[in-house]
Amino acid sequence: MTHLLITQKNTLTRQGGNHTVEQIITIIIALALIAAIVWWFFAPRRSTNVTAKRSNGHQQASVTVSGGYSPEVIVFEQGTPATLLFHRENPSGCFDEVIFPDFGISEKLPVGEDFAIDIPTDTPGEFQYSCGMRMFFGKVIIK
Ligand SMILES: [Cu+2]
Repeated sequence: MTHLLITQKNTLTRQGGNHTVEQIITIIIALALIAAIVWWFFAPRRSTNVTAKRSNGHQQASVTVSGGYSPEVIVFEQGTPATLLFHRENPSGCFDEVIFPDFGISEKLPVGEDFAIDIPTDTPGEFQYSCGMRMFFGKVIIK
């Protein structure tokens, strides 16, 4: 009888021990997930600055539309006629439209094709553009 009780007690202790390890692992995983989420939202984004290619008094750059706009930032030279080519890969309705509030431009982007938008380069500055719902952003710098 005494022997049985001791055995049971040992079993219980061992189970309790395992449980604690599981809890610790769960907490570690939860903390790692929270850290990943915080990093995803607040880590400074390395924005890729790409200068438009110039030839024959014209400049042009391409932006791929997939999970956002890539590259995020395009640099144009002031005063040279400029074209931004949007290549939309993502069929999500989110990217149906691209809007440049500063230029009064609002265009529908076709999926799987290049769509050219002429960018006015007379005024230097930083001009943000976005999807129609203002969820994803890109930027044009004219200097
Ligand atoms: Cu959107």
